[in-house]
Amino acid sequence: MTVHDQDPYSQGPLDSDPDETGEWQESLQQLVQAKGAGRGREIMLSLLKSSKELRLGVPMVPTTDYVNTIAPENEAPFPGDEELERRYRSWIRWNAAITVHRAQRPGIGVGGHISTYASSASLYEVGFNHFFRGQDHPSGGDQIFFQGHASPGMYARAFLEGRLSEDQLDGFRQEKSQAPHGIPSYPHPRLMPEFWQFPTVSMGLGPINAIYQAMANRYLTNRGIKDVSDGRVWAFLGDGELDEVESRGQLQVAANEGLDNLTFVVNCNLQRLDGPVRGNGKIIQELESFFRGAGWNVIKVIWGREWDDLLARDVDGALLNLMNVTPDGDYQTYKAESGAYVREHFFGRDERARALVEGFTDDQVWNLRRGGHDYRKVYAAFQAATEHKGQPTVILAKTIKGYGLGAHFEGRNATHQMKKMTLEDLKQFRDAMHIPFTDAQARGEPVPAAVLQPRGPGRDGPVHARAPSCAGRVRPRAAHDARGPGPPG
Ligand SMILES: Cc1ncc(C[n+]2csc(CCOP(=O)(O)OP(=O)(O)O)c2C)c(N)n1
Ligand SMILES: [Mg+2]
Repeated sequence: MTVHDQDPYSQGPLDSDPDETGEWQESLQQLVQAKGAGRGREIMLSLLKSSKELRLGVPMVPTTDYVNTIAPENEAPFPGDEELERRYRSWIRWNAAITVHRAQRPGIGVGGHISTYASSASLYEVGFNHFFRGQDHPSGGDQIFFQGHASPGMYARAFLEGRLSEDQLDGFRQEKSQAPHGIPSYPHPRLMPEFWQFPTVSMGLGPINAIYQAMANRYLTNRGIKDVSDGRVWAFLGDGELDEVESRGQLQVAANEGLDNLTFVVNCNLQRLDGPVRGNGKIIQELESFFRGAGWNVIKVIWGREWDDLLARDVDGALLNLMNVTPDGDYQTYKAESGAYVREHFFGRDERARALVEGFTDDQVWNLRRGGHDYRKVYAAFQAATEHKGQPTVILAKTIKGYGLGAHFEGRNATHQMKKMTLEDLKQFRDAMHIPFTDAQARGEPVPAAVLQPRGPGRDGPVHARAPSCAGRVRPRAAHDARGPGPPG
């Protein structure tokens, strides 16, 4: 049996001018000797890029370095007010966590998820404040598939906007016992026809439905039935969710159809239910090659702005190499430890990388953020996705599950299942979010409802009225939409 050469770059006996090839190879070797591996890599990547433009049919590189796809100098300028938007985001984070926490009080104990929204708040808020268009927009609005168990965050935002009441937040997961104020765990268009547009739990339904929705929108426009060409379909997904058959099964359809009206935003917190998504591998790299192989445009948002300077100073690629070779399991371990631990066990593996953070305190090392928590980096990615033509885009944003919720929650394997915060957690979270909440209030049992009201003395008013560059809020769907009868019971 003949086994064919599996190396895509092998030329075998087909080299038509071995001498000339040898000269090119020698040049590359000399370049690497003179200027280092990093420069050699840059030249190779730029040649591969040119070969694509020249349509030379060279096989694609399935993955790129473990860094942001958008270089700092190419980031779209951020048009908003970062401080103002951060303040609202903190309130939403707080109210989301407290909604679930309160739902665990004695006699209720209905469960819910705290950590998922904590990891994805910036992803959603960039969308709400700068990109999503409501149904009153001339385009007909965007259509958004929200990650099911991030629902407390959507409820908390709606509360701040004055669209949900305190009673409703307190009726989370208690549709029957708290009727008519109960609100469901997950996006449920039948129970909340004014609020949710699409159901997204079970996992995998969001991504596949989003693809078909974007296709249907194309059809409506192309057939002249309704011009929805300016509307965008967004799907917010979990990295564990991407393991579902339904999540990956139709990606090639979206690419073949050239659905540039579709954006996937994957919250890569490296965790699923109670364990790592890929302990010994790298889920972001795997997804990058999978999506790119299927024909998608891929934007990775891995590191926050604090890393830009470190990478700029990393002339021999020592830090880059550590980023590339560290598996997800180790990245998770670092986040469950401390700045000193990160210095020793991440940077410390290469003296050149360690030297880059020499002048940093342990706190500064600890506060080198992941990209999905850097509002500006996320903004730049969303902007690039909306401008990209001819392909659907996936944004792979690296985050921390339980971000901001304190040491018991952040990056811990158990965080998905944790629903109730200890007094210490509450205090840490309050301080991190700058919430006006006294120790006495935190000690209360049950903890008082969210102290933040949509309007009132000292408040700035609803988010959508204040965020300066707000693109229009996502309005509830029309309640009279034609729908068939629901399932019995
Ligand atoms: C088809 C299906 N299987 C299992 C579940 C139960 N489930 C709910 S959340 C979750 C883990 C989700 O992990 P991930 O997608 O990474 O989300 P995140 O980390 O953002 O919470 C699982 C398995 C489900 N909702 N749907
Ligand atoms: Mg996850």
